[in-house]
Amino acid sequence: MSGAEVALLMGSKSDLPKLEDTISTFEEFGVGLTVRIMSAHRTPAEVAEFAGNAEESGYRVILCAAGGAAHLAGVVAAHSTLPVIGIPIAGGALQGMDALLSTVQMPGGIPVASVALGGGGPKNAALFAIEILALNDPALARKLKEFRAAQRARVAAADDELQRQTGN
Ligand code: RP5
Repeated sequence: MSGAEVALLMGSKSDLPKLEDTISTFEEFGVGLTVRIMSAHRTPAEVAEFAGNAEESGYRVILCAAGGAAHLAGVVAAHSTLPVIGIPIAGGALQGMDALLSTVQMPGGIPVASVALGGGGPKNAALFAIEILALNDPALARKLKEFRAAQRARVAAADDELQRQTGN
């Protein structure tokens, strides 16, 4: 058992560079993370085993990043009642539209939450998982509020600078 409360699964090593913001956000908040490569198509038995044992292994949230015909999040969700957050990965002939729709269009009964394709999606997946953990962790809830306050201050500072530059 790793002791981590969050697992980040990705379908291929080629997804890893797109998940830097996800991983660094968990580091920033001091949240333990297991990072694994496994594929709904190429290693289906490993995925079923991991997802089937995830709750007993101590995980509270599972993040699944995949591109193309992205089934990883759906398959993990099929094997676990833990919350699953899908991260559609941009790329390929359809630039990730296939991954987005595969992730977001789950049939009723097996929910998968989806973050945005590219942009802030990978970071938001981590923040959303942290918000789930913070429901039962006051210290983490405080860190989230500090994060928001720092973000607000950065926007306000950028606006102040813009006003100075434009002479307003
Ligand atoms: C998906 O297929 C992976 O998540 C990846 O985004 C995509 C392409 O994989 P590779 O062919 O680069 O291994 O399963």
